[in-house]
Amino acid sequence: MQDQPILVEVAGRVGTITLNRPKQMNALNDAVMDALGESLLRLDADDGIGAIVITGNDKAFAAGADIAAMANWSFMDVYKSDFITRNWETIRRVRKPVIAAVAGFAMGGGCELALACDIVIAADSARFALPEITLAMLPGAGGTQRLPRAIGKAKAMDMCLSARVMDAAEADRYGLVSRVVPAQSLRDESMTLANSIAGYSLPALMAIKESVNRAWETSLTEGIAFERRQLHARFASDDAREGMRAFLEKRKPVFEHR
Ligand code: CO8
Repeated sequence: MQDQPILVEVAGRVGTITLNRPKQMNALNDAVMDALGESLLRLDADDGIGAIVITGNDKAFAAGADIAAMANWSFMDVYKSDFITRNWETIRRVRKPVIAAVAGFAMGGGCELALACDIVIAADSARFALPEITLAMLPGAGGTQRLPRAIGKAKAMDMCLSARVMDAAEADRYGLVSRVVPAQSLRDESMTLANSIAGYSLPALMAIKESVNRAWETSLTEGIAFERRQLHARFASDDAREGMRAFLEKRKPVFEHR
């Protein structure tokens, strides 16, 4: 167990991926990111899974890219191997909801990994920072792009340029995280949320995720047009018919995920 870079558990319709380099504060090296990407794609392709949780341990969600691994890389090394794009970005291909359950440090690439998830549940112990500037690097796993979209330019510039640490309460206030829970209930709260999401109709969840993500990347007019077509497509879904009928018949819907 100790040698595995990540641990994967499936309970009901929820897949949980635990980053597993506790001695290195879950520093993200290729072994972790390759395994994370593979597991994400496997869970995404599994019809029995409706939501995915990514988590770390009490001390660290992840303290960033593995500095020891990167220290001797050259430009040619990272350019030719397409560092970051080749494995960190696999998460962008996942169509099911992904929840980051964050306790302790989410620094650098750890913070960027959380930002790439759909929902971030933070323990009150969570600490977020993009300290790459202290290494004369930059937040290069989406941090300079996703953070300003999440919390606005002023706060993002402050975090990226000063390396300052944001606690869970401030992260909640500015929209870096979705909710904050007591550290001791992080796992339970995350699983409760993931189970409740995974119980909804999977194609409806996928359509919502795709639509909200479209809002990040396009104009309002284009986004609304995309959303409207997604809505129209819902009328071709057995689950939507069942959901509306069940409401009118005052019973719980039974979704077939189609
Ligand atoms: N990489 C490699 N090893 C790490 C990392 C890391 N990011 N973070 C912690 N470790 C190791 C430490 O070296 C230490 O190892 P050892 O026991 O062998 O000395 C062990 O984990 C425990 O860490 P500390 O003793 O430092 O624990 P503390 O509780 O004192 O401090 C901190 C915890 C504050 C999280 C501290 O470890 C720290 O500041 N870590 C580095 C944070 C950081 O700078 N992260 C950004 C990395 S760069 C990045 O993520 C960029 C990704 C995007 C693209 C790549 C471009 C750079």
